[in-house]
Amino acid sequence: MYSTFRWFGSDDPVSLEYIRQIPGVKDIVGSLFEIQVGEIWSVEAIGQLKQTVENAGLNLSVIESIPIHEDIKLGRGNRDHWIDNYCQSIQNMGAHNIPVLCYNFMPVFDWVRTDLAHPLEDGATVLEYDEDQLSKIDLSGGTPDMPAWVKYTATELKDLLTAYQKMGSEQLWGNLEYFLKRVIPVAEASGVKMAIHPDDPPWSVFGLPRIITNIEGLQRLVDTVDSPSNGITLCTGSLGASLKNDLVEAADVFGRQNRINFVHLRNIQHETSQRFIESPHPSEFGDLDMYQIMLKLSQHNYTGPMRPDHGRMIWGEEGTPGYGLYDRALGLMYLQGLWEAINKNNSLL
Ligand code: DNO
Repeated sequence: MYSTFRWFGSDDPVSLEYIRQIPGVKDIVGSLFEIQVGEIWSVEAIGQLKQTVENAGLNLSVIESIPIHEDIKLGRGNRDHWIDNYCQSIQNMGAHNIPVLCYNFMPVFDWVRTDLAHPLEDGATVLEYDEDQLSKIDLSGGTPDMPAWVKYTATELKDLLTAYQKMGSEQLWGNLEYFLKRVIPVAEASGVKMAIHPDDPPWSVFGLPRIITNIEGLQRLVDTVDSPSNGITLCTGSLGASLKNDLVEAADVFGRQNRINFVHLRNIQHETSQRFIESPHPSEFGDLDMYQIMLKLSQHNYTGPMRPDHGRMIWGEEGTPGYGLYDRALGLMYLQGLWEAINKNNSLL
């Protein structure tokens, strides 16, 4: 396993120069946010991003994400056009030897939180999700200002939400399977490993179907196309938002099959089953046992990328919710410490 750090591009208040000073980080998780959803990521555009990262003395090792056009998720008539574009983007990534692509198949919205700066007693703020607050997010004026959400106008959003009203989970599965059967062979031939990101939170929101929510769903995904390029992002915080998911088991099941292609590590502390905060990374502050999860990754010889996921905002830092420098760096040092101890103990066995 190697440490990576997410970087949002030149607008990110956390610069590549700062990231480079975090011990053990040589690899960047990057993306091109200016490209319209569905359009091809050209060899030149990817090359520029890669060059910028390399100029700072780092490598571009993961793309997170190339978003999937809603027409693909909805299985609309023109999906093949968007899938062709997607395949071309993957080939262009491969041309630059970028080995991992994280993506998701969540209808319309990426991850959802109901409070982006929930205050803690010690003055830090964290991301919070509270199912009871979800209905307060107003969708009538188009996409509200939420990190990672694609911007739609009021009419576009209304049309999308209406289109999904008729869709059940099985139909969404059918559309995902159709996509994977086209895309995975291209990824494999291009030397790119795909890593689906679990739905966050892993249950239906705003009446939209969500299917990548548990071990069974992830297993169905990996079984759809038998290829090392068809893998998962083990995102402990997303899956762990549901108390029904056992993350140690997930690390074991998919580590054993060699289908973990990317790892996001963060902790979650539940107030109720559908209300939680994103707590500091160490096991003692949340409901997830980071040691046991990482032990499984080590036992299955996981050699891929890992990034510390969302942190708190501390020490007066301001920036992208969940993606400040300080707490993610603290989290990463803890995770690296665990990893060193686990591996040294394993070698004594
Ligand atoms: C949240 C992230 C997600 C993730 C996408 C992958 O912080 O983990 O936004 O990047 O779901 O497509």
